Amino acid sequence: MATPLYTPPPHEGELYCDSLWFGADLVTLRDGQYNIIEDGAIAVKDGNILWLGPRAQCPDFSSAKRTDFGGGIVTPGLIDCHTHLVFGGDRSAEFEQRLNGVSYAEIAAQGGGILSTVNATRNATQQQLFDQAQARLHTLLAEGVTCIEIKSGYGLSQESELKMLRVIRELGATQQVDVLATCLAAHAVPPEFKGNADDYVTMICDTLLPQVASEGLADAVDAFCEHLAFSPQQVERVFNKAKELNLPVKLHAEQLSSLHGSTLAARHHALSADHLEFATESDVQAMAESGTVAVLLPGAFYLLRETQVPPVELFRRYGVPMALASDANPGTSPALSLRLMLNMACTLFRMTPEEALAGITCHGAKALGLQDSHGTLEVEKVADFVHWPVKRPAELVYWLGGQLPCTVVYRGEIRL
Ligand code: DI6
Ligand code: FE
Repeated sequence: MATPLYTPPPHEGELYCDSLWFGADLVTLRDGQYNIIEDGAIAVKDGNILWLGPRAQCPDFSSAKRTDFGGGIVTPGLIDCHTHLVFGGDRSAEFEQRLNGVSYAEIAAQGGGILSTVNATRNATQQQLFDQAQARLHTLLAEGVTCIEIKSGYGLSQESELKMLRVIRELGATQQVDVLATCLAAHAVPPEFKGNADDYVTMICDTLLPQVASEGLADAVDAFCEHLAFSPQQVERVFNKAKELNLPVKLHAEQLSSLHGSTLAARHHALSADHLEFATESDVQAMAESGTVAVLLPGAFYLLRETQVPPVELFRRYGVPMALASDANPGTSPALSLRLMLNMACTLFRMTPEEALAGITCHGAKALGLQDSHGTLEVEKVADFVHWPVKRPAELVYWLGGQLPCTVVYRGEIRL
């Protein structure tokens, strides 16, 4: 075991922090707005933010490891609050089919789509799934992600869903990033239950979810509410079970049609409802009343060549926080860049750069129930932040593709 380094106690009246970071503008994203502190400083202690403010007002901290960024901006660590990063195989052949005119629904009806990834995932070992997901995760981390949610949902059997969730937990235990696991067993009806979705839902509720909860393998429960997946009634059974097991819920809702899944999600105080292209004013109102976050996923919108844009103006009017995520998955959003999602959200959904950035920080945290500890630069929150050598935050949204070099600080330490 490593011997802890001796830290001299501070002199009387002196303040002590582990590290002090300065020389950049702090884009705090407090309250979901830029809220910039020009020429700021951040003091970190025990992995949390102890103090932040204008450098000129910084108390005289002793024993600090000092880092001068020498310009640029600092944002909170980026949060990708909706991904399906663990899966076997890929679906580039299907991508090509779709470009030749076959629709997503047709491919799903032929047993392709999600089910082809289910086969590949079932046939992969836990180690193979881990290795493939780790490579994809590293791509996201390189551009500043410090917290990510990953869903199961390509196993669709007791054994394979547990295998996926264990891979997600293993990623969290081995990588320098916060990983939240969501059980999405109700993603598609597996071949064994074809034509019998109700019985599959019974299996999820009676067998799978109790085991997932008893092993602590999930932080939330999700479902896909859609004609080609599960009805609101079936989703409700899953939500009731999740509640019994003390697991928060979220929902894929209103992606391809309007079933008012988002209203159902709001009624169950869901953390978030996700996709929402077809959400109506009454859905938005219900979400506003329950504090449910709208997670918008421009990657899937883009890849499916959707034309129905999520009701951004209604979310604004009713004060529903909008989060953004990659939805990284092999079928509808093979996206490994949150910054690209920022750009797409602005160009395709007409969000502002400020809203987009809040979507992958402040509101992304809320979509995961982490708003008290993550998502903004504020005292007592985790010291996860990213330094970018740019002049203004809009630049993170503006560049299309390529890489912006950045320095990622995770729990107060530079992540290599
Ligand atoms: N909506 C999506 O866009 C993904 N899942 C979902 O519920 C698609 C997943 C896939 O096609 O593999
Ligand atoms: Fe998804």
